Amino acid sequence: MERYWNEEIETMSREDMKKLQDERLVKQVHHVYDNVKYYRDLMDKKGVKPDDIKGVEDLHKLPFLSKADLRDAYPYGLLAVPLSECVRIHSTSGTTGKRVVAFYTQNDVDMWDNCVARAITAAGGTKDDVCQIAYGFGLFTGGAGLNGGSHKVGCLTLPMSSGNTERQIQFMQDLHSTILCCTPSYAAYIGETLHEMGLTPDDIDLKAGIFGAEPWTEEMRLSIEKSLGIKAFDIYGLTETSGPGVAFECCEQTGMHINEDNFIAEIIDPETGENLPDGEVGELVFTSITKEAFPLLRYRTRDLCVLSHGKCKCGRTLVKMTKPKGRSDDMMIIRGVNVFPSQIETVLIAQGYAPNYLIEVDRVNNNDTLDISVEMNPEQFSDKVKDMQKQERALADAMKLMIGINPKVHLVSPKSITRSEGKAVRVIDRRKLHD
Ligand code: DLL
Repeated sequence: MERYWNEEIETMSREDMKKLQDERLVKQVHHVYDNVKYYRDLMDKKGVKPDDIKGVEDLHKLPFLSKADLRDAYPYGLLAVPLSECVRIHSTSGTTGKRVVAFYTQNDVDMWDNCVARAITAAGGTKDDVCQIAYGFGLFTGGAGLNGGSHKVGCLTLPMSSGNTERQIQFMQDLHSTILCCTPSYAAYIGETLHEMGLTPDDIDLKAGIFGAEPWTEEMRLSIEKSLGIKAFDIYGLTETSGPGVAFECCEQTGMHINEDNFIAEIIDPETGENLPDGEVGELVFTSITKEAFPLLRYRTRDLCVLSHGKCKCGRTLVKMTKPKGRSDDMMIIRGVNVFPSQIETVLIAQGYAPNYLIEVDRVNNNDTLDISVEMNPEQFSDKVKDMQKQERALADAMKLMIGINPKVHLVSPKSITRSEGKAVRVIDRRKLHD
């Protein structure tokens, strides 16, 4: 039997959901216009007044906000309440330029915790579970977000943070953790370490994992499920809108349900900004309709995905988004061809390799080069050079079929690629460094 954290909202009729969104949007636009000069100026420039927005159908009249706006307005320019009303700050994990900081009132934190509680409940979590949180704690929203949701559900919460992998496994065994929350790349690393310690999934009590914060493929899901003996659930979110829990997977695992009572989702053509219908790939745009401190309207996430309405078999009516392929700016254009790291991951795992790889792109004599280092399992290793070359060629051929261009594949020895305890860095694009 499917369980919900908030059945009324999660299974609400589309008609009632639209009414709720309309009311909240109208109120939110006034709140932002009255309190955020930066956005008021953008609206004035576009000739839109708060009274022009009567419901979701008018959303397209509002201006977009982008990461550049957030940087421009850093740190307080988009704050919509007095600082004295704020209780928390988080920040994005970006490494270039100014970081983005987001503010929360106590109501914002409660809303966020409830969104994550829905995700934990959809993954089968109850107050009888022991929830091990191995996302980083700190300015990153992963640790705090899952911690808050786990408390709401009433799970026994282990705020481990990331790292110290053997100790994670020790606690997992001793305290009988049943749910693991971390990035998918860290889950893969934990699975690998478990086996290296001579243990199997039978030696731990985990039943589910809630993994997100970075793109991961279906192949990666299967590989983690096998190594840890669990069902792996996806969770999505971003600091700008709160953190994890903007969308979550249910047991059907046919996309992530968006918490639409708090976030209105649109898909737009990233070039023209026009709205796209269900089923078409485009950039995801969010409008926060309940946030008080940092309420972004029409925020362009740069994440590419597809939306689908229609009732899910789990009973939820909340719109679903597909796994984002990656950010539009993660997409590499190599020799004129669009390539996503996730395509490379799919091929690797399908060919029996572990998801430990590094993609390096460069430009030599005006030609793009693509080098993919792939770690072998000990059983794939051969001391015959000819055998290794054959394996490399076979992998390069399979890649070419998937991405349309020929990469140079380098099989490297087991353990030579650095493991990730948070968001994995899989691509080094040296072309950008040269510019
Ligand atoms: O990564 C929030 C989060 C923490 C989500 C823990 C899930 C679990 P940021 O650091 O601001 O916030 O990064 C947000 O990460 O725009 C996506 O590009 C990517 N991302 C997040 N979740 C997923 C996912 C957190 N499930 C950015 N699949 C987003 C693919 C994801 N990409």
